Amino acid sequence: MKVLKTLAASLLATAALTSASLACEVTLKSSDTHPDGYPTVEAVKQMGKLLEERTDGRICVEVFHSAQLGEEKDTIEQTKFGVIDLNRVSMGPFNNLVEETKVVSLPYIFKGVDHMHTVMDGPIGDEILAAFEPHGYVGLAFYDGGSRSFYNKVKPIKSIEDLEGMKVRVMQSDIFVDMMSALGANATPMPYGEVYSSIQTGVIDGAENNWPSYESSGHFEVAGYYTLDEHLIVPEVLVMSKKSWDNLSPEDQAAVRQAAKDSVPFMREQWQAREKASEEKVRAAGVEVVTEIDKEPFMAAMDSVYEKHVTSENLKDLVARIRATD
Ligand code: GTR
Repeated sequence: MKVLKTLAASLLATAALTSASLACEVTLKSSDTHPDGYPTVEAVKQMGKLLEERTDGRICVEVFHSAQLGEEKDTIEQTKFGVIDLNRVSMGPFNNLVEETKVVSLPYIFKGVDHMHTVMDGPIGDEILAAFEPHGYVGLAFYDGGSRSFYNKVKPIKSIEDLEGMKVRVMQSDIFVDMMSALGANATPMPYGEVYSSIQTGVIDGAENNWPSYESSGHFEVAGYYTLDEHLIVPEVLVMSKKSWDNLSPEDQAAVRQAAKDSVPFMREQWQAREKASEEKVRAAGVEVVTEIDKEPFMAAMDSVYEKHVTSENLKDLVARIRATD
């Protein structure tokens, strides 16, 4: 009996130990505006999975999707204060905080998605990631955001003239406001979560985004004309709060960085599949898609945006180096 009791006690102790070592010592809270299943959400979950495996379950990531923690601009602030540990956002809402993010938010800065990958995977990408640090963030990795095009509920946009006077929602950054003015439209900067009802009620005529966002947000239901002018290719970024980062040991910091980097190929696969699926869904719903569009006049109209925003030597140099990258 005594032997049995001792055995039971030691089994219990082992079970307690095992569950303690399995429990997360640190759970990093991560924010995303997109719904569950969206490529960025799945990518951060994948990053968490890798991190948990590699730290024997000590460090975990919990992704709060669907803007549960707030709209991007607000979550960016909360991340600085360490209220949110990780944040996956577009670089657009970072423009007024981290100067270097402006470069990749310029219309037609990239020749295409492949060019964006080459630039962001190389030294320029590393430089931009490092630029977050003095502002209270640690840049971890870039994700795909495809290319953004215009959609609206009034008429198909076949040329710049069709944008004249249209009220178009943009992300909260001065670059996008000036981009719309240069195209003769009226920019309305507002949080992503307000776009659907604003189109529905006529506060705005339309907005602009990539296939997966146009689809997952349901904007295609209220704005049925989509024109593939591809004016922006803004990469997404995964950042960590510098405050949360400083609480980790150098080894754990390296593990976080590596897990983030390793989630990128997974993200790209997810992205490509979702782009196709979203396009199919939206087309099947009867959206009118303008694919044949002369981009030249759109590009030419952007000179004023570059003149106004690419003023520092740092940004001029970055633009020149991006353009010189094949
Ligand atoms: C999406 C992007 C989001 C958000 C949104 C927007 O493409 O993934 O992070 O920035 O656009 O337009 O606000």
